[in-house]
Amino acid sequence: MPPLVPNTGRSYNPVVTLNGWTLPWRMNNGVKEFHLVAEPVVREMAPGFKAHLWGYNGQSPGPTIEVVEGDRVRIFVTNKLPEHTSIHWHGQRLPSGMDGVAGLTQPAIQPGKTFVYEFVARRPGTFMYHPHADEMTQMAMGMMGFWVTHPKAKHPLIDDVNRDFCFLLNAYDIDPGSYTPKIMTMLDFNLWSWNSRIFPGIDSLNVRLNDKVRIRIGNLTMTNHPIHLHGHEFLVTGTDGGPTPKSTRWYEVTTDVAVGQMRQIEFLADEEGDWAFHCHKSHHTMNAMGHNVPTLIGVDHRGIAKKINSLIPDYMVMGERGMADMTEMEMPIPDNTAPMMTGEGPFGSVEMGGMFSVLKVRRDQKPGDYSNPGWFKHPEGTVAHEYTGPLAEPARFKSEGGQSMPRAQKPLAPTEVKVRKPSSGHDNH
Ligand SMILES: [Cu+2]
Repeated sequence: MPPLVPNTGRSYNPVVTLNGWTLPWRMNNGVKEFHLVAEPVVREMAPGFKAHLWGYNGQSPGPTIEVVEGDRVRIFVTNKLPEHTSIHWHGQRLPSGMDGVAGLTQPAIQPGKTFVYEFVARRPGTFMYHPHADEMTQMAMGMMGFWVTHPKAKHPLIDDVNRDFCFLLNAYDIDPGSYTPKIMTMLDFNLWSWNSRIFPGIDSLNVRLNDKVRIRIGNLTMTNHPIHLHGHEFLVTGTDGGPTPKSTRWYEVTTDVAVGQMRQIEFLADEEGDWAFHCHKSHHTMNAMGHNVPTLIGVDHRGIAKKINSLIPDYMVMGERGMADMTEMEMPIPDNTAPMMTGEGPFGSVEMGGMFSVLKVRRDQKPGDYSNPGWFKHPEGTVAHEYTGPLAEPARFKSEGGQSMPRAQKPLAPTEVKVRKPSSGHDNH
């Protein structure tokens, strides 16, 4: 959705939430009022793959809340879930009783009830919101949202930017062919998402050449994500605690966003093209996959595959030449399952999934136009291509040996192994 330009309250430069939206408000005697509804939602995580999640106001994650430093904010929270909930305003300065920790600072909000939170957005920066009641279940089901507090005046540590994007890192464990996340999973998730969307279902970040760009990222998964941008260097200009002092900033192309953290990165988009933007953990740029699969590179199993095929016609050998055959066209998958690695680019399959998108830098992108400009038209002679001309013998590493701990001079005595075959039945070990 294009940015929500404020038409009441104090003005600010709005953010764009990837595959999301900003929650409208109403002004009531100088108080900015929002209404969040916690409820079950259906999220299309990628084209053709729907997940049954919990979220706010029809979506997971919930809508982004945008306010201005110094705003008095009142948020009504209605619970339409089958169990109680609460909302914690992650990172905010507020009265203890507004912090949203069920049992500790307030009673939980029972199904069907509405609670109200009220506080002043005291410091500018990047924040999140999420339940603090049956947290494990409710966050595994997708309950979370983004919050941006804009500075009320020119701030010495907050630069003006042309485009300001935000998204949450989240993760789900949904078995191929099913709809509802497994909430007991602790680490081995199979869907690594940005705003509950997975590549190729994640919006591209479309900017104009020489735009100053800010991207705000919050991590509500259970592991860290080294977020990597191609073609540009960025500065980390803000963390959970607000804008970083300028003397602490250095250029990077990857920044780690740990669990529960927020990071703001900023850069000048001064290189035209289609630039990959993704988590650098290679398993996080894959979709639904099993993790207990042996490596079969180099194994010839044509014979066995033929035999299995007579029993299971859809059976396909995985990975004897690597995993690139696992693209959507080659292997049948259950209904309502995202292909493991996919995304059709101008030169073929991108072979990615999960936490992957594209920064599109274009000379002719109009200011304020966030629409997708299509694929980059590369200038003549600037694309890697097949070479068929003559080549000299390439240099290769040849010497053998060279180790810090040389082998023993005489061979070691052979190791004796005793194998005992378990007898049938009973509890032999
Ligand atoms: Cu990651």
